[in-house]
Amino acid sequence: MFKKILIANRGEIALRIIRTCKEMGIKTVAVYSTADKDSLHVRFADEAVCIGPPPSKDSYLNIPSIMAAAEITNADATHPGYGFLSENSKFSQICKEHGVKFIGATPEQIDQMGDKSNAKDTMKKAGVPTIPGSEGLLTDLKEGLKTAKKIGYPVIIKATAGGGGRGMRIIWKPEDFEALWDSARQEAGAAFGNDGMYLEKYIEEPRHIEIQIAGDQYGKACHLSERDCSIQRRHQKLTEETPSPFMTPELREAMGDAAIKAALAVSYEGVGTVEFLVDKHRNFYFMEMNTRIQVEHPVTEEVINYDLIKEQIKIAAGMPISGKNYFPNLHAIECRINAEDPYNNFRPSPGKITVLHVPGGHGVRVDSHIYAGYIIPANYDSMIAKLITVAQSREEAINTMERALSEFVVEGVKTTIPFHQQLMRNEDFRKGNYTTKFMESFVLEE
Ligand code: MV4
Repeated sequence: MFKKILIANRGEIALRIIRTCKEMGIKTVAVYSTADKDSLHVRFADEAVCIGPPPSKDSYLNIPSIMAAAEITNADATHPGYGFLSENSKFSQICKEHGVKFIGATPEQIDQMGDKSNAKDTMKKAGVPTIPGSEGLLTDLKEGLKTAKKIGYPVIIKATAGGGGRGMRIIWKPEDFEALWDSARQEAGAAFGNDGMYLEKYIEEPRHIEIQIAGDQYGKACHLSERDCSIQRRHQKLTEETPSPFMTPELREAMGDAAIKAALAVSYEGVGTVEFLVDKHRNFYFMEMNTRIQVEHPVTEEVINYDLIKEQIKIAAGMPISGKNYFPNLHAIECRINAEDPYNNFRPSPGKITVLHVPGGHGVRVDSHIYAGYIIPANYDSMIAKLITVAQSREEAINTMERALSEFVVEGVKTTIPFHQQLMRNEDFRKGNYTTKFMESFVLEE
């Protein structure tokens, strides 16, 4: 087992990882930017190293600084959390070259899954359902038009280096193709330095359902059920739950099998997520594979009573997984609490937290790095807490969430708590009747 893990991240996920390390008897090293010198991850870790000024590119994305911190503290592994360097193949590679175990995917797997067209190809070959569309990348406009005509409008063109919605365009009719093709390519080229595009049939009102998987170094893989992440705004998830209200036992079995196939196709080692789009007929299609721990992992942990960070560390240390699949019978929901003003287009609201009361009680979990007096820096993501509830049924989990939200007091900054309170009361949400389009028609009341 590792003796010392350097956590190459900040905020709640850094704390989350430190907590598990403590329970496992593993020493921890925090790294921090000057903006985070008063952060809890710095205080909770056994050691802390300043790695640079506030901008992420100079600190949490600064590979030489982080490697130097690992070297001087003698860390034998790094945990990247989510975001930042978690899916950076260069960082995974450099860790390997320096004899520091990267707790995540290999550089090859990161590159293979990071190129979306290539990932789709790999999955198609492995027998995982994919959305009908172009064979690999489109060479030019003419081929795009031809392919779109063949599969029928509406179609969607996607940047192969994309993800998170950037460099993506929906095309409803051939007359619009050229302009959207040009603008998507330009956007992708500028954002990723790669303007490769592929095309798919556009699925109109899909659900985003992802399967948590785990694989070990011995060729074994299993799934840990699904999470429904359809409630999103501008590709930012707002709330997630498991099980999906749209799920059936048959669909879970089929999607679980497909996710395991996906994991085995790339000899996946660690915990990961296979994202699917599910249409109204319950056809499901591979969308992306995430080779990291995800923000929403706690809902899965709560329903299967299983520490996914511990599992990541054990797998990275060469321990085998049991290989058994999980079909939970509890229900968990997560609300992401952001320092944003939901009444003002979710505008970020950084600053000092003057008053704080954190909810608790039966079925309530709060993963957060905030405290009274904490100053939320403007440099990073605005998520300040994850509020998770777990209960025997969906209705009870929602009721517990409403109760916990009503106890949550954060003063000094605006938060998304009022949004979540209204969401929990929303009739369609209560019925489990929602798709990725939900937020387009959701109206927040004053
Ligand atoms: C799609 C789609 C409909 N049809 N692909 C959005 C982010 C990227 N990962 C893929 N995305 C989508 N791909 C086809 N063929 C709709 C989306 C999409 C979406 C997907 C999941 C969650 C929220 C979304 C919001 C808008 C569009």
